[in-house]
Amino acid sequence: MPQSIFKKQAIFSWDIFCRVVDNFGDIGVAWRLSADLAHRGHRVRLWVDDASALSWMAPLGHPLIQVLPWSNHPLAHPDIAHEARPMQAVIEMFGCELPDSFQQAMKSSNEKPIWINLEYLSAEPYVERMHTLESPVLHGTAQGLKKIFFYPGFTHQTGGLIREQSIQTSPSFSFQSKHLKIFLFCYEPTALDPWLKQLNQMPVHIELRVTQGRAQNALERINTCDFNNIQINNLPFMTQELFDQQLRECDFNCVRGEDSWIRVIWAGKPFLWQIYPQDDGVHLQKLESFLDLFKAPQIVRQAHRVWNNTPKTTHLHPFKGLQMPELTPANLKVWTDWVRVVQSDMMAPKDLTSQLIDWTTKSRLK
Ligand code: TRH
Repeated sequence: MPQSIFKKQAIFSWDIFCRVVDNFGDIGVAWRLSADLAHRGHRVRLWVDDASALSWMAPLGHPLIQVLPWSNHPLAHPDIAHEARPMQAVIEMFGCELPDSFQQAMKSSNEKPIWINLEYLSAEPYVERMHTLESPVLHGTAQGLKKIFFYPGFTHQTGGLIREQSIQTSPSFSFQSKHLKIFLFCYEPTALDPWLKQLNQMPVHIELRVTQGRAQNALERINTCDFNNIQINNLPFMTQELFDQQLRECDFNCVRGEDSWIRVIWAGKPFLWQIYPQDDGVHLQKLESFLDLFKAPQIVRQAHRVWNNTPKTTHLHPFKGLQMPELTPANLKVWTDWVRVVQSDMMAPKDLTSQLIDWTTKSRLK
C-alpha cells in the first residue's frame, strides 16, 4: 500500500448499508466504493440484503471488507460482537433507510458517526445545488442527528465519480480494423433487433460479446439464424475487474444503468449507454442532461435517442423514427474523439472516495 496515501488522508472505519432494488448496480456501486476505501487502508463493514452477486463480482473479497447481512438488528450479529457499535462514518446507499436499532445506536454513541446518504448519479443541474446539503433529523429514532446528502457527479461542484488510483484506460484502436468487437450489456432495447440487422450488413466482421442475464435473454428473443456476419459469444458472469477489462478490449461498448456507464468512460472506447428506463420517461431528461453537459456530437445523440426509445416512452421521445448511425470508420472516429474529451474532463474533479474521506475528516474536526 503506498505510504503517501496514509500521509495525505485520515483512515476511518465505515459502515455502508445497501439494499439491492433491482439488477446489479446497487451492489456494484457499493462494492466499488468499499473496495476503493479498502485499497486506501480503510476498514469497511458492508451491510447488504442480497449479497449473491458478489459471488461472481468480487469472489475474493478484501481483507479489510466484512460483508454482513442486512437485518433489523445489525449490531447483534455474532461476527461483530467485539465491535457492536457504529463505525466512524455511516453511508446509506441511495436512500435506503438505516435499521431503527442502528439509528438508535448512532444516537447513543459518545462520538457520533458522520451520517452520509449517497445518492444516485446524474448529470442534471440540480446535483450541484443539492450536493452536501445537511438535513437535521426532526422526527423518529434518530431525532437530533443530521444526515449529509452526497451527490456523485461530473463537475467540480459535485461529489465526483469513483475513480481508483490504479484506474486503467485503453490504448487507441484502429478504425480500419476488419474485425469489430462489440460488448453488449443492456436491458431489452427495442432497437436491438434492427441494429443487429444493420451490423450484419457491415463490411467488417462483428464479434458480439453478450453479458449473462438480461442481455443474453434479450438476444434469445431475436431471430439470429440469418446473421452470417455476426459471431455471438455469450459471456459468463465475471468479476468487476474482468468486466472492466472487456470494456477496454472491445472496440464498441453497450452499457447500462449507473456503474458500467462510468467504467465505459474510463475505458475510453465509443459507447452506447442504456439508461435505466422509467415509465414516466424522466430518465430521458437525465440522458439529455448528460449529452448536453458533454456536448455530444450529432451521431452520438442520435444513437442514444434510438437506443433509449421504448414503446412506453415513444410519445415523449423527441426524435421518433431515427435510425442508428452506422459504425463506419468516420463515425467511430468522431465517437472516440468525443469519449476521450469526456474522459479527460471527468478526470479533472476530485474522485468520489477522496471527497468522502475529505468530508468525513473535516466533519470530525468541527
Ligand atoms: O445492473 P444495472 O442495470 O444496475 C442498475 C443501475 O444501478 C440503476 O441506476 C439502478 O437504478 C437499477 O439498476 C435498479 O447496471 P450497472 O449500474 O452498470 O451495474 C452493473 C454492475 O454489474 C457493474 O458493477 C458491473 C457488474 N457486472 C460484473 O461485474 N460482471 C458481469 O458479468 C456483469 C454482467 C456485470
